[in-house]
Amino acid sequence: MADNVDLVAKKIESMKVRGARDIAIAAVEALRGVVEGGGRMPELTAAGERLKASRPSAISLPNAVDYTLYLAEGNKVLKGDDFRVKTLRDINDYLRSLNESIKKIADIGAGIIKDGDVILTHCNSDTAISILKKAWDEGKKIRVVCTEARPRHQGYLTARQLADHGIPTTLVIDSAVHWAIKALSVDKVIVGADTICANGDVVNKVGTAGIALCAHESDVDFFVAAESLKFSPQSLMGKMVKIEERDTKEVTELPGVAVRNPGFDVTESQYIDAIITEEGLMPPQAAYHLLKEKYGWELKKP
Ligand code: RI2
Repeated sequence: MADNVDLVAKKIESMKVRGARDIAIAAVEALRGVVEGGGRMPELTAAGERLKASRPSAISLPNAVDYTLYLAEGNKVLKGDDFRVKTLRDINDYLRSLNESIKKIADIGAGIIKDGDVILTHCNSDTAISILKKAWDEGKKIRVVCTEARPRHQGYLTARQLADHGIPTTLVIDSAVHWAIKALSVDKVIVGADTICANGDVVNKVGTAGIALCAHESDVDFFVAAESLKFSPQSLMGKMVKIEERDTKEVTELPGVAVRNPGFDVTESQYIDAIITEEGLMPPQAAYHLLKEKYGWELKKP
């Protein structure tokens, strides 16, 4: 297997590359490297398996790998350099479409934000951040509340990125969310997603489900920002998704005490007001229809 594929898989495992979208893009780029190096289906399939095994809870990763293999498969009758040239073109088009998707989501998401809104976000989602920055760039004077996202503190990245963009940003510890929604007068919650199931349940950074419950209690709208890459034809319900448990040393070491460190949790569709996708704003219950129309239950060319 190409050294670079293994290197990228290790970076995803160790979270040097992280974020559901970024790991998918890194995997596609690694597969592109295999094609550039003259690899064909056997090499691509082996590389894809290695990459898919690197993180279990974000469906964006296997979806992106499978779709890249599907593109290559469509070219496998081509001989010699023709396979390489055509597959590279297809992969580059795919990467471009992923860039377009996040821009569309930013436009659609910014449309639901009002001037003066206070928005709470969790962890570090490029997709959610793109919406917040777009709303700010449109002149909406928003304020953002970020969580820390223990144990790895990805929320610090979000806070830095938003503050550097000029957006007034407040950081709270994860357990202050219930307080923050009330005391800081939060109007909306916008989070990213790692996987969206066919029934509209959302798998995202651990803590998301609790935030959704707090938002529900305070009648605050709860939005998920995710491109169709995150939709899982294989996962009917959130409880069927394998939740990644990470090294407990990320949390603490207390001799004689068992520590658990789930990376994600499942927010049930009933607590989600809408999912912001590149196809538009949709109720979570419509996930089934998007999957059926776009993929026909299989990963096919969008
Ligand atoms: P984008 C992250 O996972 C967070 O759960 C975040 O909400 C999600 O990916 C989506 O991020 P991790 O890699 O794809 O930090 O929107 O475990 O960037």
